Amino acid sequence: MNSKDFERKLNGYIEFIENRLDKLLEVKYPSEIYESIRYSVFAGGKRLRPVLLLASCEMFGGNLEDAADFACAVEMIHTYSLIHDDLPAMDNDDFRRGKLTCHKKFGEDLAVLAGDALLNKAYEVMVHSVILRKNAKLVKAMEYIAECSGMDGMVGGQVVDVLSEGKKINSDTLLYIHKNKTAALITAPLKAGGIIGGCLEKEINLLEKVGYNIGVAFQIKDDILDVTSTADVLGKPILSDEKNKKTTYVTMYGIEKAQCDIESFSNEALDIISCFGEKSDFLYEYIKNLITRVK
Ligand code: GRG
Repeated sequence: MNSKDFERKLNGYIEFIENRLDKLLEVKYPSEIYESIRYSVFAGGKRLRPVLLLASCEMFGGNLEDAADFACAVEMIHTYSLIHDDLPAMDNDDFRRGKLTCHKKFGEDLAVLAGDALLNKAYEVMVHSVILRKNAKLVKAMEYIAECSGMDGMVGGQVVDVLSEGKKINSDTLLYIHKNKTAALITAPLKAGGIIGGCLEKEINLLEKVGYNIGVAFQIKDDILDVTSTADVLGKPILSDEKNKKTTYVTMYGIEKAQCDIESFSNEALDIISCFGEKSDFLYEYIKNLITRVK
């Protein structure tokens, strides 16, 4: 796929997601909660997870309308996790996506509620979609998303992450954190998109491996950017891992090995995705771009 076609496809997905999110999060009473949610949802995120969901669905011949609400739900869950992660009780960050964090702008009370509301809204829109389309595959997609977001996924990873602050951890624990805190919510949209698009059980296993490898590579890159980038480029403070006394891939292995391992994890993901042939062209390019991302 040439770079022009790739950009066109990516921008098409992003526009599709933004329009849908805009409708799903239309301001109602009490407007304050909608405003705090919209502030964070439309703060300029990359839309990585919903793009993965739509692209995975299309790779198996599914249609975007069936996947749309699930893509938005994953972005809502991701945004709730960022809002809660930034709270003083967790990372205590003032900036995210180049803007004040939700609690700095609206207060801690509203920020807790904004995260809660987004999580609930995610399940509401998925359930509506299931009822409307009466399709058992959509229930399975919801199960993947629920599992990957909860205690056996992102929340579990976050728990071990916060409990490990200031402690010396081993490589298994670090990998557990990366696999669950970050990779789980990257695996979920690939699997959910795949099942909605009509993939087979054995293909779900391949998508899971792709998600794991992209997710770990993505987190190692995040660890590197935290020490090599600038707050202006990232839209959030740098050296936040040091501030929170966190062991990262960089502090454990050094920057050179970290860079090398990004390549190995990404190459593994690329090898697996290319098994799907020509229809995986977009995802192949997208994964390649994640290796070189600057924010
Ligand atoms: C509060 C349950 C709970 C979980 C929080 C998301 C998270 C878990 C913590 C945020 C800190 C962090 C470094 C998470 C790893 C995943 C990650 C790199 C998130 C940022 O995702 P991007 O880069 O963000 O896709 P944008 O802003 O582009 O959407």
